[in-house]
Amino acid sequence: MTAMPQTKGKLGEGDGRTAPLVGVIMGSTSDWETMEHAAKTLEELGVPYETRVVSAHRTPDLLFAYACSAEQRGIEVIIAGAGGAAHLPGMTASKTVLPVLGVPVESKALKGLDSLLSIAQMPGGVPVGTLAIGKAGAINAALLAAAILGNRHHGIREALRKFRKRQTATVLATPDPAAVAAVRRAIYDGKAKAAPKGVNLQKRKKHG
Ligand code: RP5
Repeated sequence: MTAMPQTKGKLGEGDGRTAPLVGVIMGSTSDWETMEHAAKTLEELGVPYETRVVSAHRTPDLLFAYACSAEQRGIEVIIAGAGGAAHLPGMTASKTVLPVLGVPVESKALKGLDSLLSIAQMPGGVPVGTLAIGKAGAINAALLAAAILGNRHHGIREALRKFRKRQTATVLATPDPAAVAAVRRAIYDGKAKAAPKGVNLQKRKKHG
């Protein structure tokens, strides 16, 4: 697990460089292992973001302050990850009209099903865009945030288009899984040094 980075910009201030467009918040530092995939994906797309632990239960006043000030600070989308009794995305959505994307973090007791239902089952009137449990959900939250931002930010839309093209090209470059596995095995056993022409050993980025 990589270290939790410092938030870019304090609450109520810009960071002096690029103002964040996405706020990535999570209920605990223990959620970072999942939520770092959202951060990495935003980085890959060149979307400015900030990261912060905001707990619905342990720091409720901070949650209100964060959600109430986000729009005024220039944040356009909030990604909120939480596990268990995952109230952070819903409570954040109740205090802002910005789009809130919820990432259910996998819990130990119930494998994230509790998180998923807590985030998805919002009452009519206060929506949270709920993604898949865990890493796939964190990545997709970032991609969806970029898609939303792309309506207004042309560069982000183009970065997303390039990401999709790269993803497609990577899959098409490795059409035969058996050939790829055989080459990997041969290299591992010392029977081959490199992949023959046409066999792409580059691992596809796992999105889940
Ligand atoms: C939730 O409780 C957090 O989002 C986290 O997923 C879960 C457990 O938190 P820790 O006890 O690990 O801090 O609020």
